[in-house]
Amino acid sequence: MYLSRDRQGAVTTYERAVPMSNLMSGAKMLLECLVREGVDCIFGYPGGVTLPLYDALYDHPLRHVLVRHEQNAAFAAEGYARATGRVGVCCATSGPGSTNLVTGLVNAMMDSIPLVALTGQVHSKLIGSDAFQEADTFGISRSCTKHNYLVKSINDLPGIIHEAFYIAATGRPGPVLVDIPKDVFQAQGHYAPVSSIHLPGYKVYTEGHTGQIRRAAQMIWEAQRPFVYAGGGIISSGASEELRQFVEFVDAPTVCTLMGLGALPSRHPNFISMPGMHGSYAANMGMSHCDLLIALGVRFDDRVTGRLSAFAAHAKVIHVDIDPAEIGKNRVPDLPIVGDARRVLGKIVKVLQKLAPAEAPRNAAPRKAWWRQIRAWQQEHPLLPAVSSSEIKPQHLVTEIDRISNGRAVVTSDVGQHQMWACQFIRFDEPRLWISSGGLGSMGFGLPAAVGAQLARPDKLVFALVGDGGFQMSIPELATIASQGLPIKIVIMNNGYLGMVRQWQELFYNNRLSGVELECFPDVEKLGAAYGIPGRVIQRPEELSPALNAAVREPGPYLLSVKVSPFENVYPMVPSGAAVSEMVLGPPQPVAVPK
Ligand SMILES: Cc1ncc(C[n+]2csc(CCOP(=O)(O)OP(=O)(O)O)c2C)c(N)n1
Repeated sequence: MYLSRDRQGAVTTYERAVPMSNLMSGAKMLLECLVREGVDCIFGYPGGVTLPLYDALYDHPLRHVLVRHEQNAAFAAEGYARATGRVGVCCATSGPGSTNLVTGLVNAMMDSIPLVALTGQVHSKLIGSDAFQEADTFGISRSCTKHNYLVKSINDLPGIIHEAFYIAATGRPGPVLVDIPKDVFQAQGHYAPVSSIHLPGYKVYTEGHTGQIRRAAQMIWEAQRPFVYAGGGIISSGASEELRQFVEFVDAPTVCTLMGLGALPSRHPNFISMPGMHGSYAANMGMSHCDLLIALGVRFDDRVTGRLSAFAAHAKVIHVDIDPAEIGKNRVPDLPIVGDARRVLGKIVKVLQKLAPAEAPRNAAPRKAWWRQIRAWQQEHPLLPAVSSSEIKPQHLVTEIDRISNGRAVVTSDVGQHQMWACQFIRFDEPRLWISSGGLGSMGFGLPAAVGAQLARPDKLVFALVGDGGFQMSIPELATIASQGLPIKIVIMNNGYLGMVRQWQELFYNNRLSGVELECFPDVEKLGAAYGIPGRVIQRPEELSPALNAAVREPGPYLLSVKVSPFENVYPMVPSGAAVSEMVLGPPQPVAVPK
């Protein structure tokens, strides 16, 4: 093995390769590299220039999962990576195969997902000649990858592949693309052992500056209204345990972003909810009124901050992030710490403990009052799911998934209203259970991501919660699910509309519904039957719980379409351009902001 991993599966060091040198084709060499990186499964779709690779795969033990669209190869690899913390691998042929990967690459870039994308390229001699299925994959992927390569010689192949894995997995994780011309796959060469990686321009700072860490601990003790804003960086760095210890020691109210859900168990007493556009009243009021915002592995995304100038306006900010480019990008922190969240949090707790005897009593009373205020906000406007006896409310559907999951199932989602309700009402006791397209917000993510997650975690119950819009973007993957025998429970929240867009048209465009009605939706019983997957439609509230139980009892995949109230809106909602404290709590009046 080349990489050593910590207990969360994150790569920590790069180890010496087992020396080996024998003659083989580029295609076989690539597979050798993948095996040595610990890859057990790749998601792909073949084509002309990758024929040598697929020939090498023919009698190779590495599992290749044939998806039905290259975008879904990337999404499935991302689902695999998100569920495990390991690098996901996808592959595609040149031209349309590689251009179909682009959405997946951007998604991985936005959500910091470790991904290695392997693409075939036309013969080196033909590059630049507008050859059949030639696309400038290197140029196209430049802006949507952490790094990318065009392999020019078989001699460079092993070094590049091992570098690609190293870059994808270390620091802030992300996608790395390796474009391999057909002649490189076909060439014969000696596998040169790679004993170390030297990338002079690539530095990863994990430890955090000792002085800054000391200063952070001081600021934390000085705060009267501390508030923790934790994100996907906690999950990437495997810092959940350190976050729990930190939050308990400081006794700070804590929100987890969409990317960070599960970083702190949802049932933890300090966990408030997700913040931001569809966050809870207490989460957004807490962010708005704290005097110290401790931002951990987050990027001050506009969906969280609302109007930036009004965000946490009275707070000092400590920002911990492994990516120096995130520091001050949106909000200039009072104290930046560049480092790995796990390492930095562990160190901050140690300094806090040392200072505790002298510092802890100082703000004990205001901190109690702060908690009283947080609890009052929670009681004033709790997040409560709507339920009706005449129709299935979408919130009712997600709470039923929550009941079955009980904090332990993997839930993937698409993008839209169902995604936001899932964030509000489905609890996650651990990291890596909630897998959703955050930064890019890409519909069509949920189903292929579930493919990757279920392959990575065969022990887990996996729900793919999708909208009726997003589902129709990923229907081809039913074939992958059926052929791989993956027991994914596909739950379609069927409201007959592109719900989230319809909600915005209702609220901000005078209810002039334009291009959002999904007039035609397939009969899922027949659709499922066409793939050999049991399918059912339900629409009465009393059917919901038994139907979900039956889906889970089914040993294989299940397709359940749940007809929900079509005109339900997601609240609270921070209108675009508003401050997060200016939430609309529900039909129809805005809420006065307490001083
Ligand atoms: C690929 C892509 N195209 C368009 C959008 C814009 N968009 C965001 S939410 C949404 C509606 C999604 O509808 P549906 O899948 O039915 O989910 P719902 O909102 O009803 O839960 C759309 C079109 C998107 N996020 N992704």
